[in-house]
Amino acid sequence: EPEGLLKAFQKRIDNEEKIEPRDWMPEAYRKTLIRQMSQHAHSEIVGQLPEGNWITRAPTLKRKMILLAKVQDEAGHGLYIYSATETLGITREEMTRQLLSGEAKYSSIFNYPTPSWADMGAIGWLVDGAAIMNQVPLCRASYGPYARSMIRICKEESFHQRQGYDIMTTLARGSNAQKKMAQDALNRFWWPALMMFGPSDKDSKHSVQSMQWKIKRFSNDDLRQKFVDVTVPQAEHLGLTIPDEDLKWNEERGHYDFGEIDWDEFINVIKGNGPCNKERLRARQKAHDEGEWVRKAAEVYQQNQRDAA
Ligand code: FAQ
Repeated sequence: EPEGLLKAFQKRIDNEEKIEPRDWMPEAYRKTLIRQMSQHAHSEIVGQLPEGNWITRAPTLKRKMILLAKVQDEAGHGLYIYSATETLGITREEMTRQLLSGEAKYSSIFNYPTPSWADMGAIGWLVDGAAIMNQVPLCRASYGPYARSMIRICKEESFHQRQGYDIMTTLARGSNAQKKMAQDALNRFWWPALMMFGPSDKDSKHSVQSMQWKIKRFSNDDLRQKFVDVTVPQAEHLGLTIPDEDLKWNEERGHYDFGEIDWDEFINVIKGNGPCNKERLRARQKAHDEGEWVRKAAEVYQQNQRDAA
């Protein structure tokens, strides 16, 4: 790629101009965005499954309506981000193929099981909480369609986070058995939530370039630290204990210190060997197969419209 074009491109980024679909961009920028955005879209789609598990078993009608709305929002987020990714020249069919073949990743967090109702609380509070921390800066990502799609998504994620915290509050103030359920969900979801931010900065192979291109605005470790700092007081308010003996306020740094993440577990999960990876992909494959008649019907309808025109 010509040096002059590359320089002019970086200058636009440095000036905080948005890059739009028809603008010239380096192939590597396009590739990185397709990778990150499609994996983000897949995460939203696969992310419906752990919570979808509880829609028919929510404890009250109100909780059921809220959970149903939340899971539908996640489907919507997946669709906006797929559309935004298509502006980079990849088709939805190809992205789906990459997900189902295991070529494309999706967030590690959705490979953990949800055996208890309290997990709906922990997911909303911690997983959506982590998602917001990561996605608010993406509203300023240099690629216009991605940045714009994040604005509404972040607003909806805030509602999701509050509904999760509300479930946790109800359980934490309830009977001993309910409090125990809430603590157990926190114990299981805490470390996987920290892993959502990705490998530590020293092992993050894409970060330096993505920050130079202003796709990422903060490093993985910086976002993880911010998440810990806002979440610890929330756990204290609930009267729950974060499962980390090394967690303590560091006056000098003005941040919480926390224990080492089990990176072997993280790597194992992203390689496809987490507790639910196979089950999640099976569910997506089944949905894809069962949706075939809808895709066919849509094609016939489109053809009829064309013939009539
Ligand atoms: N899981 O060099 P880096 C949601 C991969 S929130 C799996 O640091 P990068 C909302 C990474 O892809 C969740 N893989 O990579 C919701 C790369 O592999 P590759 C979705 C991970 O891209 C809530 C390799 O490791 N959010 O869905 C993970 O610069 C509740 C090296 O890593 C987003 O996707 C992981 N946790 O930074 C829905 C946000 N971390 O591609 C339902 C947008 C890293 O070379 C219910 N994405 N990897 O094969 C991002 O901000 C970035 O992509 C990061 C990773 C920060 C995730």
